[in-house]
Amino acid sequence: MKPAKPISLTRYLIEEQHAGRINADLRLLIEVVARACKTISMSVGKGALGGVLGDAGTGNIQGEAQKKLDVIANDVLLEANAWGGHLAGLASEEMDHSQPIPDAFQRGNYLLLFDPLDGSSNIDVNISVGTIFSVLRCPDGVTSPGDEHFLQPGTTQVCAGYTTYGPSTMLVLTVGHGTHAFTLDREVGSFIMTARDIQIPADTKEFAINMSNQRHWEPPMQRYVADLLAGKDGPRGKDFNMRWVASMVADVHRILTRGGVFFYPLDAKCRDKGGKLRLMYEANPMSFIVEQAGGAASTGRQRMLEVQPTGLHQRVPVMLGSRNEVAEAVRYHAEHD
Ligand code: AHM
Ligand code: MG
Repeated sequence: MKPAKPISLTRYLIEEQHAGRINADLRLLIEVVARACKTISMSVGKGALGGVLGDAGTGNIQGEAQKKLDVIANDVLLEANAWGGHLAGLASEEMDHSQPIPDAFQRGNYLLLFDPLDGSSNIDVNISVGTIFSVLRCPDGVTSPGDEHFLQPGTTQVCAGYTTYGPSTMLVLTVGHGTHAFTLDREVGSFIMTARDIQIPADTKEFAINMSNQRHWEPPMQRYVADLLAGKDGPRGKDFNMRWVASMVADVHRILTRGGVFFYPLDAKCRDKGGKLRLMYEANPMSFIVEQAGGAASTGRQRMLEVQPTGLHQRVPVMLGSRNEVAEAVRYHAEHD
């Protein structure tokens, strides 16, 4: 990442508004999400001292056990965004259905989707987790949106971002004019820009995948990864390194920092569901961020951002990062199909 002039998130957003790239409502919406992420960062940072580790004893719509911090992060984002006046509705990985903004509050024109705490299997072992979010426009004339109004392809996103709660807390953001990173100054309480116009190198020698699923992948994925592993004596002619944090935010953040490709392909275990990762609040926002940084994102057979969603909790195969390497993986799929 290139260093940036250290301006605050607030100043960056005001400059974007003055340049006509966002309106005041979207600016304030992003400020509210960023404030909620600071609160989540505080809870995550307290760890065992805050009594926030461990299971909540509940399950979500996906049939996954919820961690206490999944529930806390979801509540923080819901509460912070309900009364801002910029949203018509919200949807979360942790909630069965979307929620329109209650009648008691002013409604705006945007829809917010989020995965409140991604990588939650890593919470209890003190490894980075994150929040991922996506902003869509509410269709014209809709005042009380339902799930169907959220089912817009990723190309229609007006903003996407994630916050990674790691050794430092960082917010990475795009409003469709490049991808920029902000680091939380914990003493001042502000996000400060630390990288502007991030560019993912087009080529890479590093990939991220959960290798334990290898025997369950489809044939083109098996062949592609076998060729990566064959190294400089194989058809790719170079050695590859591998990393897997099992927190998508951390894996994507590494790719934005030094390049690489991330895969969560279709496998026999998740084939019935369509994949492991969720289109609306994992794959689409990350794909928007990666494309804005010069990278590429695909299902293996289609550009991710052009997938027409059919369900709020829809899952998809994901391949994203350095564009030439994503193109290679897509080529293996095309040759096989
Ligand atoms: P979550 O939203 O329930 O935390 O699941 C998503 C996470 C991603 O962050 C990560 O890339 C993947 O699941 C890891 O899956 P696995 O444990 O199968 O390697
Ligand atoms: Mg997730």
